[in-house]
Amino acid sequence: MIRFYGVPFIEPKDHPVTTAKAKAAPAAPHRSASAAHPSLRALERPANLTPANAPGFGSDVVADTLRALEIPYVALNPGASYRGLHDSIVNFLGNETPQMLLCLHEESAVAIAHGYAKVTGKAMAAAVHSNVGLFHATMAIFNAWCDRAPVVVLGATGPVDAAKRRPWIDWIHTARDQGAIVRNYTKWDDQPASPAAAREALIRATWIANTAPKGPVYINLDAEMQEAKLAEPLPAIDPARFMPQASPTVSSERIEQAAKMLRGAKHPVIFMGRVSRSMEAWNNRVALAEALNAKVVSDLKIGCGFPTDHPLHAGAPASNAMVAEAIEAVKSADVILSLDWVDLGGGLRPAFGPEAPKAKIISVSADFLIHNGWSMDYEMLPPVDLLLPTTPDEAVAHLLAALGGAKAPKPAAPTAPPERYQPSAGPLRVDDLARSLRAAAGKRDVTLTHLPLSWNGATWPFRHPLDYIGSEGGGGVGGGPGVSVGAALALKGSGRLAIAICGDGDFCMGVTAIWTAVHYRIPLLFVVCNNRSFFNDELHQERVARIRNRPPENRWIGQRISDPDIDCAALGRAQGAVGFAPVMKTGDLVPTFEKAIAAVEEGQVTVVDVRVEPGYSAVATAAMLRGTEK
Ligand SMILES: Cc1ncc(C[n+]2csc(CCOP(=O)(O)OP(=O)(O)O)c2C)c(N)n1
Ligand SMILES: [Mg+2]
Repeated sequence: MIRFYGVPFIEPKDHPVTTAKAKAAPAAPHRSASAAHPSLRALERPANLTPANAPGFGSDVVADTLRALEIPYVALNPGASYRGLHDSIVNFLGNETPQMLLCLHEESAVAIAHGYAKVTGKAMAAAVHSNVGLFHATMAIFNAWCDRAPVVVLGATGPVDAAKRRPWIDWIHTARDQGAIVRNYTKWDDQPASPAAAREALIRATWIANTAPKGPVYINLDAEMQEAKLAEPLPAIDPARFMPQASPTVSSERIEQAAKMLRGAKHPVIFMGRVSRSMEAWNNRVALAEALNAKVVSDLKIGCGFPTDHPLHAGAPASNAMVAEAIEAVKSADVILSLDWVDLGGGLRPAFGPEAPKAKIISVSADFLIHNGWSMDYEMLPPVDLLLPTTPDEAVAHLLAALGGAKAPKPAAPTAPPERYQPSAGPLRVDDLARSLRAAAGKRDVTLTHLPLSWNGATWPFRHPLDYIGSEGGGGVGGGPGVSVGAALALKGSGRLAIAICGDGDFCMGVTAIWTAVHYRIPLLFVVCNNRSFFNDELHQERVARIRNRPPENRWIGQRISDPDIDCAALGRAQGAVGFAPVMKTGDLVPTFEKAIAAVEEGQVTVVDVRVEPGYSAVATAAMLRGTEK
């Protein structure tokens, strides 16, 4: 056992995903054991360490606290502003709990932590250099904020004491109020002035980040505080006592009221919004929908919350849009139960336009607790007849109990086997990519860690809370690769196959996250939906040109990523991934995906560059242009 200050060393708990899955279903029989997936711990072990029982420096206290909080990893890009903390993690903790994950860009460091949280529901840390590193990280912090994903972001500054600064560099990298850069899209930030205050700040930050509504937090560590010798030992504390259970909760009266409204409903509809990845909560939601015989709608913006091929799921999920079946269900609803739908007001629009619906609306959401005056990600103010100010997991469990049993006989469970993919001789479309990938994956448990905007939700049903973990949250293109590496990190060794499907624009912006996956042996398949364009915006240019009676055929100018076309697999190969020759024909899809999946199961990171025809499905196009119609 490693001894360290105050708190005995704790091995990380059982793998969260494996544990959840073990309860839900036996592991897939064909999956090889972890021989091909070496422990991350074996990598980058420091040498010649002298065991230390107590922290000697301010940053040792910070590192010690990260361990006490069981933060498993710190994804980082290095910088002198936190060289003290860097030394403490390597030479005081031995680079274990937390272990460093080196990233080539701060945006991917935070995105990796975000992806990890999307799978586990828990925060890991990311560390970024003073102001400049934080500037790079902002896009990913905003994505995590909008996705309500917990991330502990560590930064640094100073020395705050001007007399201690090195000329030039320490001055340009010190700002009066660095936290202001991210304060508007983090739950909390602090700049502690002493090791004792830093310990308290880290405990508070982790507690706040992991408490619903979850989100990123920022702790700015003064360089001098990190590097100074510890004057005297800090009294030992038990962090658990400072992190009381603080999740939002709901009164039994409100649950009773909601149950009464739902019991009396003839055509209830459930909006399946931001819910957890817990299997138990998934089963509860299915039981609730079946008990109410309620139609369910869901959206590809967020992780799946309900089986999308269940007879009660209205049509296929789309991204920021509803298909006709879903709109019809919502139109005829008399009671709508919203389970923390991201944009409830906007979600009602496709069915009711700007009119307030006659249907009674029960909203389960505690999101209002973190709304601020800067970011409008709270969306439009929806009509709500009854608010259950708690998490969907909690509300659904209580509602089920209050409703006591099924109102309608259970509809048949979905039994449809995976479709067989028949390659056509025609152009290669996104649907070909989806159907052939599904055919190649066969019966494996797949987690789609990212999907492109052009995705057609009808091509891939979700039947488990980890089948799809949702978008990057804040609409920031470039998040796909990093979020996927973080999700794959959390899934490593779980038996699930991680597949990231990214647009070429998204892939190229975040591509250096691949190196981190390769370096730390995090198996993952990247499929690039390569239409050689920032195509979403071609559609916008076409729209504007049509409205102005100008030539729509010029929509491609300033949008196409061609001449030269980018060899996305080569971008992966350059970083040690297995890259395949670009797939141009439908007939090459399945064999290439089969080879790529086999390589991932050997522990590799692979990239398949699929040259798809530019084009979005009608639903995706409508969603994109919603609000711009004239
Ligand atoms: C950081 C950022 N820059 C620009 C945009 C505007 N934008 C939205 S979608 C999109 C195109 C993304 O291209 P790609 O990933 O290739 O997907 P495609 O539209 O081609 O399917 C762009 C540039 C954005 N949302 N985020
Ligand atoms: Mg594209």
